[in-house]
Formats: sequence, structure tokens, C-alpha cells
Amino acid sequence: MTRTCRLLLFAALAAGLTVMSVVPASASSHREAPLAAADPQIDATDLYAFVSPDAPDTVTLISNWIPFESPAGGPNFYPWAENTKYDVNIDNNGDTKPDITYRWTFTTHYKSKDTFLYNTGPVNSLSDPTLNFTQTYNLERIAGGQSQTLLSNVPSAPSDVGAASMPDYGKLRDQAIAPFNGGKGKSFTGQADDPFFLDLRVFDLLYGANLKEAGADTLDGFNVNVLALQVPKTDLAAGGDATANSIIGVWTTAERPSMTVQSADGTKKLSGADVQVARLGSPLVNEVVVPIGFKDFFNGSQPSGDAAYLPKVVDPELPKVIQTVYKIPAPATPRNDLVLVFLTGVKGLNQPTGVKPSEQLRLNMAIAPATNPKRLGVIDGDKAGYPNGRRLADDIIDIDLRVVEGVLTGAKGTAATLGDGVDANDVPFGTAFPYVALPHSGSTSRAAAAPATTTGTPKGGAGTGAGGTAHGSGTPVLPWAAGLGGVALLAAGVVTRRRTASVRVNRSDA
Ligand SMILES: [Ca+2]
Ligand SMILES: [Ca+2]
Ligand SMILES: [Ca+2]
Repeated sequence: MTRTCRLLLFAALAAGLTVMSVVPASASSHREAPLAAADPQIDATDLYAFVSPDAPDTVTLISNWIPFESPAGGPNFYPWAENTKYDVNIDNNGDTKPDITYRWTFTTHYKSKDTFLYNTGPVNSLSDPTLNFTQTYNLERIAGGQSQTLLSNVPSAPSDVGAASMPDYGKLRDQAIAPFNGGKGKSFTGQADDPFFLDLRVFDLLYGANLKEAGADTLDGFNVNVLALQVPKTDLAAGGDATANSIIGVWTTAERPSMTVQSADGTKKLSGADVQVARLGSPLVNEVVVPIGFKDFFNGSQPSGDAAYLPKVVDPELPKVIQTVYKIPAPATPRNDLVLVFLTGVKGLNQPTGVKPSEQLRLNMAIAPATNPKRLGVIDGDKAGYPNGRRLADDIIDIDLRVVEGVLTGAKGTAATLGDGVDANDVPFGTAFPYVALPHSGSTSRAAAAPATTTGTPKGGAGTGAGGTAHGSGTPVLPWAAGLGGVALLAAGVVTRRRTASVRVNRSDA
């Protein structure tokens, strides 16, 4: 058996084990890669790209980091990493190479290091002296080998310590929205509610003998750190022509120096050439529960090498595992439908002319925002949603479960109605940039915020900004991890093209 075959078998078996075991709360969609899980500041959770519903000449890009931020996690809370380049990359001609990169880099400041406090009194403004810990950032746009500074020394919104410390957090959020290019562009960085929603406790539901029981949002009450950007479509399109070149591919990455030297005096120094330590494009490529090891390879890889995954995508093992366990027939192979969704974009929707296969979140900017967004996006006839880009309210788990089970090639019955029972975020999204909900406050306990899902009470909101929906579809539930065979194998394929050992060695030393 070749190394590749062994690894693929292991991937399928491990994924199968996921199907057949109870999923612990810690095995979330977020902390999936071992190295990234130990290093949450460079753990990307989700990437979104959509035409702005209230400014349809612009596109909004949102890149989220640091999974499972517990709101009361003081006194250090959730700073951005220093010496790290947080990037959102755009391929606007389908050749797998980035043509434009937006880059945020952060610097930390203390008013006083003679206190352990994040804030030394109530904070009513980002410039208050009571906000002891602050971070500022520079935003660059890199294109054609040239770097242009769009913003410098702009404050990032702090973690929401609690109502006594930050009585009007919304005001702090507003102050952290920074316009540039004469107001044509906007940037926001800081804490927000995690907009991703899913149920990881599906086994309780499935074996609870009630497939119509509503799911519970595992990420309910948790925050993330958000990089949000809104720019004119013409800033993203090849040649500035958003009509002729309306399709872009997007992925987010983090880079930092390859060597970390930590000393007994409590200091840490980073040096050496930058190395990529995070990569995320389409959801569930970077979020699926994959076997130990594979995710970290993916995080260091480039889209230009993704063609190597093709054989793994067209003949995924996991639908066969689902067939064995759940008696849902696996779609016939080769799965060219999965290639369209995960590697090239769908022709006539979001596939660039002459595309080279690579994993990116592909958005056709020419498709106008939906008047009535559907949580299931394209498979429910709403072409402004995933997999044409991704809006905050798109129900990725339900969509990908159905896609992997063949809904794009006509699968009907159970395969076309699968879902995790969670149809919307725990809190409503905003209707204006940056659209993400305000963070859950450090003074709000998770228990107090727990949803009454078993009664079917709707929660969350009908946020219209990025396309909200109501809760409670009552669709049959299935472990979402089980439905992502194509993606798991795609990630497994990464290992067949692992990059130089030196990079990984440096990475594992961190
Ligand atoms: Ca390109
Ligand atoms: Ca949320
Ligand atoms: Ca769902």
C-alpha cells in the first residue's frame, strides 16, 4: 500500500470513527488543526465574501480568527498576534495566484505595565486613558509587487470586558470603523459574535429518536476576532473592470517569522523568513474534522498546488461510509459536481474563464444581493449566496451535507433534506458594515444566554443585512462531520504534496 493510499484510508477510517462516536464539545469545526489549535491567534475560523446588501457597488470581505473566545476570558482577553501578517488574498483571473492582498499588521500598546488590568476604569471611547491595553494596525494593499498603505495606526476594537467596563460597546465598535480612500473603502478589526452556527451535539439528537428536534448552536455565546473590509468592486476586479471580470477568488492567510526563541526571562523573539501558518478559503475545507496532521499541511500550502487534490475529490470515500452507517446511497462517481463546488467554481455562476483548479471562495460580483436571501443559497435558487461567495447567514452545514450527498446531481429524498437542525445564528446580524453582531459581553454568562432550543423557540434574528433567516426548519439531522467526505479527502490529499520539512520543523517548534 502506498503512503498516499494508507493516508487516505486513515482519513476515511478516522472520518468514519467520527461518524460512529460521540462528538465531544472540544472537537469543533474551529480548533481542528493540531498546531493551530495550540495557537489560536493564527487559527482562522471562517471567511466570508459577498456583495454588500446596502452598498451593492462594493464587496465585503470578512476573515475571522481565534475560535471559542469565552467572553469573560480576562484579564488578557483576545489580542491579535504581533509580528504576524494577517492577509486576505484575491485571485481575479483564475490562475491560482494572488493578484491583490490586503494585509493587516498589529502593534500592542499599554498605558501602564504596572497593573494586570485590561482597563483601569469605565471605557467610553477608544481614546480613554482607562483603556490600558490597546492595539493599533496598519492596512496595506499589495498588488503588482507594490504595497500601498491604506491606513496607519488605526485602533482595533477591544474585547468586550463587560457592562461595567464598557457600558456602550456599540459606540466603541463604531469608533473602530475606519474609512479610507476618501470613504470609498472601510476597515474594521476587533471582537464580534462568532457568526458561524452549527450543532456538534447531533448524536444526542439522532439517537434521541426524534429527528425533527431542533439543534442547538454549539458556538452560541462565543466570540471571534474579525478583520472586515469593504471596497468597491472595481478595486478587486482584474483591470478594474468589474463587469468584464466579475469573478474573484478569495482566501485568507497568516504569515509570521519561521523561528521563535523563547527565553527564561519571559521574552520571546521572532526572526527569520516569513512562513505561512494559516490558510482558509471555502468553509469546511479548513473546518472539517480531519485526521490529526492533515490540517497543518493544508495551512502551509498554496492554491497553485491544489490540482493535486483532484483525484481525491472526484472519488470521495465518505459518502460510502454514510451509505454504510445511515443507508443513504452514495452518489455515483466521478464526483465532478464536487470539483465545481470546491475547486473551480460552477460554470455560469462563479467559474472564471480558463480557471485552474484551486480551493478558493469564489464570488461573482455581478450577481446582485438577494432581496429575500435564502439560508441554503444556490441550492435553493438564491445565486447571491454560498457557494457563490458566502454570506454571514448562509447555512453552510446544511448546504454542504446536501451537496456532498449529491443534491447538485439530482439526489432526492433524505439526501436533499439533511441538516443539523440549526438554521440561523444565535444573535441577529447587522444591516450595515461590518454586519457581524456585537460581541457577547464578558458580563453575560453563557448559561444565562443558553437558548431554549428544545422547545423550538425561535432565537437569533432575521438579520437582513447579510441575509438572515429564521430558526427551525425541522429537517432531519445528521452529523455534519459525516457529510464532508469530499472535503476530508481533499484535505487528506494535501499530505501527498507536503512542502519542505524545514517549514514544518520551524512551525512545530513554535
Ligand atoms: Ca491571479
Ligand atoms: Ca454566533
Ligand atoms: Ca444548519
